[in-house]
Amino acid sequence: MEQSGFVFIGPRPETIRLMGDKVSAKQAMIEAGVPCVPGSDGALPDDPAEIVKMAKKIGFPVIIKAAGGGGGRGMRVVHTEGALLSSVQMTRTEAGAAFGNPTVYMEKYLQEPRHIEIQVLADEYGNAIYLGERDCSMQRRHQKIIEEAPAPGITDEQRQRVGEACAAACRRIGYRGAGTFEFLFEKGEFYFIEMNTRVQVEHPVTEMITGVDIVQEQIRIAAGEKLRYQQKDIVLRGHAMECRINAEDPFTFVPSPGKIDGYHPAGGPGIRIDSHIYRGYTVPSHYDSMVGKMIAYGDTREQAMARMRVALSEMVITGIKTNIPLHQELFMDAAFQRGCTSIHYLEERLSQSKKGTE
Ligand code: MV4
Repeated sequence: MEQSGFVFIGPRPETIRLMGDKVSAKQAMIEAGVPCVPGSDGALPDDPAEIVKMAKKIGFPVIIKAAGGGGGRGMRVVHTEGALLSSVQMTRTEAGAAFGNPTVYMEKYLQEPRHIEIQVLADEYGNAIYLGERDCSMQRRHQKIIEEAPAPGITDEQRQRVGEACAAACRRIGYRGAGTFEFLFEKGEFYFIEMNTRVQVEHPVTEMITGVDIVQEQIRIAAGEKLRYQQKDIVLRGHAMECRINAEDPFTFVPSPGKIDGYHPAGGPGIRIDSHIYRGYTVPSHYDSMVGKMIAYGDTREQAMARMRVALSEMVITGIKTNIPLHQELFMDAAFQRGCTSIHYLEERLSQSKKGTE
């Protein structure tokens, strides 16, 4: 504990200097040996001829991203040389207005990736470990709705290689605390895109398969304690999936705030519900619509899915709408059941079913 008794939880000033924007973060990761998407490896130059040359070398389609962006804001996919310079200019203008920083960079656009992220823990004494990966590909408009660990189809060798690179990067940049390295995963390769310097919503699936309480470790690290685990202590066991329960219409996604007049949470072996709600609670209209997380653990992915299906059917939340019916459909979806669906799967599925009703 620091002398003031105040425990600051968050990146230290050195980390903020190093990772303050996405261009700096990516440069730090390239230097640390973390695999990145091929691209401009730094801010785009002003010279139009150089920008064109760069895009041709990378190969179309490319994506222009704002250094200060995030959460899917400040990006533009460019398919042809003809559209390149105006797209760069538009992204620069928007980024300047939205983030106060007109810096943009270029990457090869990956067309069908999965979103896989690596959880890390690092203390202030140079110890850093990885807690495996999560697959967060099931998302709509950059809002994740289902996450799982481990990611289907990832081999122990792939996990070890990318995990070691992340832990090494933490040591190199002097990272402290819990953190997540976000990757796009396509054709067996990992490509770093961003780092999250905080505990994330989906951390429970990693807790379930590692037995590590990530929130407790984050607080211990912030209080100046030494990491209590070495990499050899981290053994992945079983499979965990998380459904984000949102107060919204399950198919139009219109928010559904209001008073919860009935609540019967699911339970039983392998089921964990993280939520603040209760009968009589009012979901406010001015905040995020997430009202809880349902996490299912099993020895296998199939068992976790079976337990999730039962838990979804048992869960009762009345008085507001929730997205539980959407989760029930997805857990019956053949492609999702097979695993390895891309970041575009849910939006494509939703637009298909919309067409079917027209
Ligand atoms: C990409 C990409 C394809 N190729 N970068 C979206 C938000 C930001 N975190 C990065 N994003 C993407 N970067 C390259 N080079 C596709 C996306 C992307 C995405 C990434 C993760 C999760 C959901 C996504 C949805 C749309 C696009």
